[in-house]
Amino acid sequence: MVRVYDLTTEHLKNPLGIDAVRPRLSWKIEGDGSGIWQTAWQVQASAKEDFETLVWDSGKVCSEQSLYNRYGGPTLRSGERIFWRVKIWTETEESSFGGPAWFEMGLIAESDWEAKWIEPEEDVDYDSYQPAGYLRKSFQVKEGLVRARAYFTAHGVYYFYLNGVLGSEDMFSPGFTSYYKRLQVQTYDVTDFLRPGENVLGVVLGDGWWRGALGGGSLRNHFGYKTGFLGQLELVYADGSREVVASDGSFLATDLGPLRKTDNKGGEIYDARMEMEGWSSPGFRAEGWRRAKETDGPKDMLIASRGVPVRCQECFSPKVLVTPDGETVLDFGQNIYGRMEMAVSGPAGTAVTMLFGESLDKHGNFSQKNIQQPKGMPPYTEPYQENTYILSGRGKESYVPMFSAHGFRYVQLKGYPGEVKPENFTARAIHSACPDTGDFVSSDETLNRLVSNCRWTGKNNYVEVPTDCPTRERAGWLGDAQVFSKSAADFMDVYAFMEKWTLDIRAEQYPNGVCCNVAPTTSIYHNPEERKRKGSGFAYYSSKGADEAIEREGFAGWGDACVIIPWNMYLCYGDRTILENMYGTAKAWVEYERSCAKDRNPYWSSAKWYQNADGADPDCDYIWDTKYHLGEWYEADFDIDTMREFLADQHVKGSPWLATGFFGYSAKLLSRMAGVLGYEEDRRTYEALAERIKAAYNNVFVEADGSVCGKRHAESIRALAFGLVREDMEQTVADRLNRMLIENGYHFNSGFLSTGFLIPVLCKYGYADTAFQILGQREMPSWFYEIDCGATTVWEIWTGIDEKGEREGSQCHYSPAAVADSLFSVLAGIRPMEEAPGYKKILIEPVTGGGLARVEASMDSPYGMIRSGWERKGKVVTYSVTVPANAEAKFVLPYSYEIYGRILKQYPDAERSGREIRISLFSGQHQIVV
Ligand code: RAM
Repeated sequence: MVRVYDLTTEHLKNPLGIDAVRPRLSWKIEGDGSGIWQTAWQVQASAKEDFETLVWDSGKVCSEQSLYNRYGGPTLRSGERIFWRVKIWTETEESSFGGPAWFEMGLIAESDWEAKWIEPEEDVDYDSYQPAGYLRKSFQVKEGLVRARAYFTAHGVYYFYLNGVLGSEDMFSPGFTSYYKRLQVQTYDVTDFLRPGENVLGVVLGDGWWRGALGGGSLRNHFGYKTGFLGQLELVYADGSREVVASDGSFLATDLGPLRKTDNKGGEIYDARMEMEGWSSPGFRAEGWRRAKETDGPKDMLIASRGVPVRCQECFSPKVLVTPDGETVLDFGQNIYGRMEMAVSGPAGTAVTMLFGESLDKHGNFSQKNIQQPKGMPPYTEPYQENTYILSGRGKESYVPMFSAHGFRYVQLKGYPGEVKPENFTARAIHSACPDTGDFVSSDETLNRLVSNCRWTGKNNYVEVPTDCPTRERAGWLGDAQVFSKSAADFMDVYAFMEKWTLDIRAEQYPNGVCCNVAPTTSIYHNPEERKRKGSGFAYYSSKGADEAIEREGFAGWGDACVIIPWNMYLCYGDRTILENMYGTAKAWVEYERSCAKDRNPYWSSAKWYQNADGADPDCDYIWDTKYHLGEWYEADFDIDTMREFLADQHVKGSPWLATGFFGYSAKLLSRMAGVLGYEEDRRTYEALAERIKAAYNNVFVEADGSVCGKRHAESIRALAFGLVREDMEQTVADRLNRMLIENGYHFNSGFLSTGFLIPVLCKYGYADTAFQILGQREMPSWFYEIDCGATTVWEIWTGIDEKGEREGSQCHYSPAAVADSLFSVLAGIRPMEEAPGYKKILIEPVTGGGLARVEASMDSPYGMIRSGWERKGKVVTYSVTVPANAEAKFVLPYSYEIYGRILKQYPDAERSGREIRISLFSGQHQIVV
């Protein structure tokens, strides 16, 4: 029997508080047997779960599309909840209604807001850490309350309590966005928290991204100096009457609570002696509290929460270590981003300090060195990744950090009274709650560990925005994010997360098309006063001041994220909304690249591409040889001195091959975006541009012997992965890359931007053996080397351990973890197809080898579960494939006469196409034995 399940609205399950005017409705389908296709659907929507009266009935719509069908009911109003259910037809069956699901609108008009911005603080010292601000409002609720909603947002991050009870498990709300342009509002159903009579709302505000330390330079006060709150409670009674409790100057405020410091990166200080028993409950005498300051802060940037909430998730228990230096260290066995909860008892005033780190030094002592500032910058002088709990002395106490989370596996404990017992400590991973969707297991335990390391590196860095690392910078670096985006989508459902974040890339684009390297930027750009006080916020890149530094935004490979990520998300989820949102941004970026390519760089005046510079349409107009770039970044054989040298003259030389490569790739993807969106003229324009860049690229960078700009592996990998090499030269370039790798003892020297493409490129051109050698490589640089060194996440720098034997660089950076996609999309061979994205049409082209006996990948795609795996027994390989309903797969194996013969016996429709054998598979389970 055919059945619909997993109903979502705007990619989310029953979202509360959205502002989409025509929300996207999606469902999955399952049934018995093979070849299930939706031929029609019908959605009914109602204000009540009983569906007795409908607000909308789509009627029977003949369409195969089960994803992102737009709600077509009457205009949605603020606060309106809609229940919806769906049935579908296949060629032979009619399902019953599945669901119901619901969605509820948030406050969608500025005029819905009665609340005023309020601030708990009076004067603040910009240069020191501030205690948390506490807000309290007592209000009356009448008999007959039927519904209560809270609409809250903040400058800083907030938690709220109603009558002493924490109102939500969501963390770090309102999330991280380009606050002056987009500030998210959360909606909560708080009906069950309230009772007739006196009720109290309590709000605590921490520094968060608003004014907390962030980025490589650890600058603070990025958006402002003071925290603030805007919120209203809406109460609806049985008689239809409505009341609003809105933030205003009647809220009481104090900063004399226990949270003395709330910096995300610097850590938290909690003085339990200052707890204010009952402060968010009725009956509390708010002595010494003052009135909150009402401000006329704007509300025109408010949007409904669009991402995925950050939540506490997996738990870990520690082993207790005593290090050679006599330190007490808790080892949680897994590098996570999260918090440590602690039970403790002892005398009042005892301070327990917790230092969080990713590694031990070579002697086995606790160390934070590798997560300090980037090499070459002075180390932090302030406490860093450090929480302090001061005991109240009231017996058994438990400490749960609220506003600080850190990247760590180890915690050094100082001053803990009594015996340190593991059962008194729990580490909890914290990340955006993107549902887990993908898994990969094989017969090789080290490979399985690699999967886990990549997965954890992703989770630890998907916290509101995709970050570079959960320790040193915690910043939304675009380059890292684009490189890992496809792998992230293999592991988790990241569409909503990415749709939200890419809008911040859009919000932060400069008028000339430049995309910031980090979004939201970590350059205190948003706080002009702070910028004046501190000089250039871009100090990280420039010693020469702000103007030159702005020049250094929009690195090739970083800025291109505005094109690459939307495209990857479109391929993986099939939703064109992200393309609609980002098209203008992507186009402006590509036009910026075009203008940079047109600019001439005197340094290169005698280079090949300037040879016909005066002619019509010369190559030099398509070679981007200007501006400052970071190149590949952290190439496997680079040491810090070579890197410094390289960076020193970047502003003179640029990175022509790399920048042109990205320019060409982005132009190509932009033309595809235009094609999907029906912008025919743009499609043609950018296709032609991409072709012209490719021609120039081949003219000047690709040699007859297959070399691409010299000996670096990255250039060949990128050129092949981006389709930049003229077709008749592709194999020659691949052959040479393969030779270089073998001559180098199966060691690659590519870096951040290209290494993720290495395995797919090698396999595509017939070098699976080399690919497996590299994957299984145990010497540095390699993924297995890190695992042999005990890594539980993927490192930023391939060496990871310096010449003195100390850990160096972050141990949790996901650019090198982009290899994960090779496991799903090459070894198991699961790939989305552009002609029907979102895995409606799935390409399954597995690659066997490397001594592996078994591989099994699963991916809960937008259409349902896809599985692909193979098992080798002697000479026989059995491939197993599961295709979800309403989707189909093309299964591809390399042609050989023998194999084709065997396949034809099982699948008489199998086709031979050139060097491939292709089988069409419909929904259901399949086995192919060869
Ligand atoms: C590092 C960041 C990030 C990278 C930039 C260029 O400091 O951690 O990974 O994208 O620099």
